[in-house]
Amino acid sequence: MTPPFPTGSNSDLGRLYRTMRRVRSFEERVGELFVRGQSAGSMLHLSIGEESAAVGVCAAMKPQDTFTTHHRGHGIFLARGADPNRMMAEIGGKEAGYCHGKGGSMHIADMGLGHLGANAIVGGGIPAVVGAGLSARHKGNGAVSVAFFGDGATGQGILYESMNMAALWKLPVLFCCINNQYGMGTRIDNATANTALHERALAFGLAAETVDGLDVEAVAEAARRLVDGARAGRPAFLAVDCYRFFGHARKDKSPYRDPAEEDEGRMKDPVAHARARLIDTGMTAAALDAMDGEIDAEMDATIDFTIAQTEPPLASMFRDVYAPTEPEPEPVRARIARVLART
Ligand SMILES: Cc1ncc(C[n+]2csc(CCOP(=O)(O)OP(=O)(O)O)c2C)c(N)n1
Ligand SMILES: [Mg+2]
Repeated sequence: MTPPFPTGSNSDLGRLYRTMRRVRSFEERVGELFVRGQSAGSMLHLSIGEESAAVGVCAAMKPQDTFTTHHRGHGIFLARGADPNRMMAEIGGKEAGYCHGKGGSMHIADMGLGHLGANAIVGGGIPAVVGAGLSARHKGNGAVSVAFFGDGATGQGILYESMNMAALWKLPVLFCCINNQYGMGTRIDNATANTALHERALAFGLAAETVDGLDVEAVAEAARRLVDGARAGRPAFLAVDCYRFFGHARKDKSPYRDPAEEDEGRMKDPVAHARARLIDTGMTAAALDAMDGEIDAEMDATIDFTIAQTEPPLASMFRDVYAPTEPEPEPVRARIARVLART
């Protein structure tokens, strides 16, 4: 599941850096696909600035684990080991995509990698991990299920219902809140009285922490502790503090943010921070540049790949949309007629 790793940088931090750098590079190219008019739909939510949450938490997960994401989930799936070509093709609405081009950016899913689905409804993916945790416990397969969601979802009641259930039944679940300080144009402290979000989870009896997303090693360490605990029946909550570098969606120029705040926020760059740490530990800038160049070339190719792919055929419009049913359900009017005939 871990992508091939270049020689000369096989430390944990090197691996984390490389995966974050891949996410950043991919997201930049998602933006480019949009500008070139090749993305399906007009809403794209980039996770630039939030890479440590995706990468640090996925590093703590095992192959049998499952997860759901919110609408800003490309980086999470890539960190989990997704094929960037198939992801970009999905975002481009192409047959070669993970969901044959019918899911797009916000509804990508893949059971093979345990991705139970991205969800465009704020908080919508959270309860599914409680079900997945319950299922894992019944199956005894040792899987943990992780819900990734934004700070905005802490205003949704379903989070609290889910945390309560997970705590009550001691389910192997991690609630991971990526706190990028904004829900669309609303800054968290304009909508939330107590911004120490993990304190809410403590009230439900979960293990809960907040970690600084600037430091991917700290995120990975906290995630490992909490995921291991969840696997042993102690459900947990992890808030990763970071900053959304750009607008809410691709078209949003963030007129509601002070440019000085944005400049300061973008200083909290987990990719640059990890790079500086690697240089401190003896890696050369030239080696890192070479790795970055390889990554950018790989991600450039996802655009060409996507543009060259075909759209799903019209005849497949309803395939994979409804679950196959056995036997075929009775047509509604026939059923009504049958019920009425009996009375
Ligand atoms: C139930 C619901 N309400 C409103 C929206 C519109 N909406 C889409 S994203 C978003 C903000 C979400 O903020 P957050 O959860 O912090 O995630 P972020 O976009 O910051 O990653 C809102 C309000 C929605 N999709 N679903
Ligand atoms: Mg947010």
